[in-house]
Amino acid sequence: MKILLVNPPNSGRSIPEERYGIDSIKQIFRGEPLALEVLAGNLDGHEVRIFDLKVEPDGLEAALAAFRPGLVGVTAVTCEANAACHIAAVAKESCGASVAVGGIHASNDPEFFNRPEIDFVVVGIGKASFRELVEALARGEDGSGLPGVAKSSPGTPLRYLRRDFGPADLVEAKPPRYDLVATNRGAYTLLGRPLGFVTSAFGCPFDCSFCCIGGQAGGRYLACSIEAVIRDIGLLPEIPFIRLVDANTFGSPEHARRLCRAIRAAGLEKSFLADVRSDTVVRHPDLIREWQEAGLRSVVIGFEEICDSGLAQLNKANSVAVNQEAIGLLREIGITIVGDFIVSPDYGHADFDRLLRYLEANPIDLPIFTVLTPLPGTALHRQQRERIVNHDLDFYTLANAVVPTRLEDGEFYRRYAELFQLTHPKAKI
Ligand code: B12
Ligand code: SF4
Repeated sequence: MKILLVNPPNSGRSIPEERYGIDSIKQIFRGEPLALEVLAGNLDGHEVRIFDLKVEPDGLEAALAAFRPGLVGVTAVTCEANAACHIAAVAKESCGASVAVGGIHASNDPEFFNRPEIDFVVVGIGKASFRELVEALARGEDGSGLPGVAKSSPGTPLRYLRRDFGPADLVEAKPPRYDLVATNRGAYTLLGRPLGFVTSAFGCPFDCSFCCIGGQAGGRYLACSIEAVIRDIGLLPEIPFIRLVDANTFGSPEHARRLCRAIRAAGLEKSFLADVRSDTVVRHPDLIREWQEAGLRSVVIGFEEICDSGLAQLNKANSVAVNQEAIGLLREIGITIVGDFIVSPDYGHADFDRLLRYLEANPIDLPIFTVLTPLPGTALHRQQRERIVNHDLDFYTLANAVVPTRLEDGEFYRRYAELFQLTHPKAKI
């Protein structure tokens, strides 16, 4: 079967830019479409191509006309969901292909994609279920009845069998097809440096109310085998800088320790960026030291809030004291900190001032500020459903308020933009 896997273009709209001319927040995001490389890895026996609209935003029609796939697979985060529907419509119209959508939005809000231009919605880790779908379609079946795959039924609610995700869903014997995006490599950089993506785990054992990661592995945390991670890093020999794209790389400290030792034993001389919780740093500083020796250069930490009641409201299961201790430890060990902070639309001037004072007292190499966003499918969305005034998913970039702001709108975005201006030194990740 001919299968075209499509990465949507850089998507999303910006209220601060459109209403107030504040263009300093909107960013261009690039990195390899690892989800699609992973899916392609398990489609041997079929002719598979990846088309990355973030690299070639205007090339879809030509790619469809040249390849004429029987199946098109599209990945999408929430702010790309409308773009995914557009891609689906173009694919249907130009070559009558069947269309499957998967990824983080499909996994959390599958019903959104229950529309005529889409045939299948794949929920959660898709490596095994997409293969099952492709095999079924290749046999001439209609693709219904597969666990984790919903056949669309516009007009009536989606019905599908839940998939109980386990290690078999990782299909570890089949590595990602990094080769399918080889010609785009020059575009996959971070701060000008070539960057490669590798997974070492799926899902997360925590349950923060704003977070959509639970949908990825049905609430489970599945660590990849050490051999598979080492193999995948080795498949990127020219790339010095590896981002471990797991939501919580050190979610199993024991696994993280074995991986670190295996990286050193394999003599892999890479720099790593990983997402880590602050309580893991505080409980296991020796693990972070060991990883630093294996090449860990930077960590992304979701500090989120600067008071304990705020952390509790987000169900973060962490404290400000632990966050502060982690900052101290990481500085001592010599690891760059990229820190995520969540700005609530309920912020008043005093809250913005407090956050700025916190960052003065606890310097973080690269603070990132997102606006608290009730992403469909999350606990926060269930809590705030009635408050939402903007339902257009183009605005769900985590840089727009989709519930009313307490400050006057323009003032909120002016103060939000100021956070970046006042705190962004020339960071090196
Ligand atoms: C790498 C990454 C990126 C890369 C993506 C590279 C690309 N595709 O071009 C870049 C840097 C471009 C990026 C951008 C953004 N990102 Co981002 N990103 C990630 C990150 C860290 C890893 C994603 C990944 O590669 N995972 C590994 C792969 C293998 O797993 P996967 O994506 O889940 O895919 C599996 C399944 O979902 C499924 N699947 C996925 N797609 C498909 C498609 C089909 C057809 C099928 C069958 C199955 C399937 O099968 C895959 C293999 O098992 C995640 C956090 C995380 N740990 O998941 C955030 C994350 C996905 N990003 C997020 C966000 C918000 C963004 C941005 C809006 C920026 C921002 N504010 O952070 C932009 C959006 C881009 C835009 N403006 O259009 C959020 C999404 C929240 C949401 N619900 O929308 C996440 C979850 C982080 C978070 N803060 O919570 N991102
Ligand atoms: S925010 Fe981080 S720790 Fe919380 S559930 Fe999501 S990935 Fe896990």
